[in-house]
Amino acid sequence: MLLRPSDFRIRFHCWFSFPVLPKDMSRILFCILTLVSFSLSSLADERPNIILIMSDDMGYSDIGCYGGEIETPNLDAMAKDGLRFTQFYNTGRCCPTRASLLTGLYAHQAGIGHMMGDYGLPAYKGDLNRSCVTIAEALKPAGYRTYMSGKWHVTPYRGDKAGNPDTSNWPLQRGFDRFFGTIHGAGSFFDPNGLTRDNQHITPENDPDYQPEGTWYYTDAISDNAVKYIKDHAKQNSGEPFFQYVAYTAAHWPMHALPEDIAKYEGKFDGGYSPARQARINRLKAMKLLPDQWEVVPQVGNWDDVKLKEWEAACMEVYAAMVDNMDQGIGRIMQALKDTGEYDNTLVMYFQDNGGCAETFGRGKLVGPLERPEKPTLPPMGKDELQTEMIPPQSRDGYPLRRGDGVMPGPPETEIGYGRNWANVSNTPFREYKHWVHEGGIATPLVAHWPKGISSQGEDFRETGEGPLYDSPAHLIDLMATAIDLAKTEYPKEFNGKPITAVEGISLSPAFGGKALDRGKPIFFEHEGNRAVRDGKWKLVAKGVKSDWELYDMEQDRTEMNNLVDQKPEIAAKMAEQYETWAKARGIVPFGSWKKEQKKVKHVSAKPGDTFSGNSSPSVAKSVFTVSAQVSELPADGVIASQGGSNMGWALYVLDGKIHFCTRSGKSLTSASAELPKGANQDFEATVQRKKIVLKANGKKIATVDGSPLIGSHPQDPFMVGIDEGGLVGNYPQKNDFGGRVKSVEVVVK
Ligand SMILES: [Ca+2]
Ligand SMILES: [Ca+2]
Repeated sequence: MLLRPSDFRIRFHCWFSFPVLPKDMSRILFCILTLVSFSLSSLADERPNIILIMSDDMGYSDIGCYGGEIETPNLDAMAKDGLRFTQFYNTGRCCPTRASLLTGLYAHQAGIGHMMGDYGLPAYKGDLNRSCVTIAEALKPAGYRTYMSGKWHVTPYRGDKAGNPDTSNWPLQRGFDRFFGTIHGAGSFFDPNGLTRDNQHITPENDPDYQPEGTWYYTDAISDNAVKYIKDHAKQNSGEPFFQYVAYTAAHWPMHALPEDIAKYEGKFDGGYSPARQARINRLKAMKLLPDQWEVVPQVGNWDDVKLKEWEAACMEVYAAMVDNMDQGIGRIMQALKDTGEYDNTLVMYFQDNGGCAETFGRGKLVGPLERPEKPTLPPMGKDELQTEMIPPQSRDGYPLRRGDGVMPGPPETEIGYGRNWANVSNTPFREYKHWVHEGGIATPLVAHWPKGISSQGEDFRETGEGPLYDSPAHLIDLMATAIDLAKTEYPKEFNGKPITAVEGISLSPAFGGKALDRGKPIFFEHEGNRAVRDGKWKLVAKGVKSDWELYDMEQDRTEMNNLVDQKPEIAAKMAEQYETWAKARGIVPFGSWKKEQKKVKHVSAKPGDTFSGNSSPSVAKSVFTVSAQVSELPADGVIASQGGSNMGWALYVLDGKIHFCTRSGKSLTSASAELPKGANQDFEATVQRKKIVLKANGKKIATVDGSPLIGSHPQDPFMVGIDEGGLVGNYPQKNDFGGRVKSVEVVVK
């Protein structure tokens, strides 16, 4: 281990504390001091500081230096003076990405094979295990100071209003000297749940260490605390290197931003998806990030079909503002490095945790008022009142929660996501989104900046005039190996007496000198049954546990448009075998296979407003069953009762003066229909048999239909009375609330 400058300081102190020095002694001491100061400068720590900056839920082409229209001058400048990886990979989702980057392992090996749920298997505990070390734990014994600002999300957040949480797996217990941020993975940007300083939950209002002059905004808070750690380090620990992890939650939902940042993008997206996407394609091509031979994936959204255009455009304006604010903060971090003299010898790497997010968060049905009331309508929260909700029911100053189509995003009490169509723009030119391991889910920019350590030219760089591009595929697992390499230390075999899983990644040092990586093994992916293997130019990939493998040549077709699995069966078979071997050795099992055989729910009685989901909904899969409903205030349209959605389920409904009962199993829809009997009160009964459906009213048979009406598997959507929400079972409108009255509904499974 290297001698640290601080070791010398201790010895200086001893010498100077001699009370009296004879004359000869002072001459000798002068010589010694000269020698020591000479060796001090020659031994001054040459090892770089390392800062990893990660953003949340962003697409490959969002930032300026990867083709985006969002203004990111600070990241662009880092790219120009540093380098850009074209094929860096994350894991496709928040928790596994964080587990992997922190530990240098595949997420399953760190115990985070999915998210924060505990499924009983070692690879799926949902809590960072002790068979791994974090980069902070690995670098600390080598003399690095360690700081973190931002989102943790590798231990379950156990929200607690009393503020006495289980801190055993928080950053300070995993190698970090100081921490500011959130334990949970998502929340308000104006009042995040699980906000924490070191080991203490805090509120934006009661944190003595950070009270900004303007509005408290989480992205700014992450940047400002990161800056503070750099400046404090220069004051208190100068001469020692540091590792800092800055994990932004921008631009994850909810779309929250500051008005001044949103104003910059007002009107920028009024033209809709196509112009934004085409401009990105043009810039990606001009930047040499999109070769001509790649076929850009089709656009998902059709602007002509968008009813609330102003609202839809505003979602992207706020998203852009969130990214813009983050870039401003990264500018302040880079300035702090300059101000403290650490700019030249700090490796800063920026990347994203997963691709653009197509989740429907906060979209659809209106919750709360469409417009903000003139004044707060609820009591304000107290200064010390902790936020424990991911979706707070009100803002701290008392405005009620508002979400759903048409609620303009941005303010603290709104909870909106930007939706699938914009996510498709974010992920230009790639397929799929966050969750999947096609390129749209796992491809991220990686901008590396290190004046002292990155060459301006290298044999495997592609020159662009705006900073070199670097094409070797690399992955989050490589960040630990890189940190170990640069810190000139060893990856531990044991830590706190426990054996540590061998690191999976390789050092990225060759990249900084412009040399290709020699990995000698493939890179693997698994999330929610989505699987992939990247080996050289080949990528084998599949969606979900049951679907077939697809094979792509990433040099010719990184947009994954031409599946070569039938043309190259030997390559596909070999890679599939590599996947199985890899997965087995790491305790990875087919997603969801841990679910135990559920107890059958054979009888459910329900009233209006009742919802029975998951294991509490009737076990109608592959079973004969009867639905009976007592209805009054007829005639009226709408769904009397439903269970399931567009893939599996059943529904009893009135449409166009007829009573219908249908079952759906995959593509097969079986419907029994009859004229609605006269009379305001009716007792309906539908029986699903193996080969037919029988529909009765008041005990009298009114319709029979032959077919195969059994439902193939348990429906995902709940059993609901008076409505069908989410996916629709039958052919009726999305707005289908029953206009009459449902007294009761009973489902009996045979
Ligand atoms: Ca994420
Ligand atoms: Ca449904």
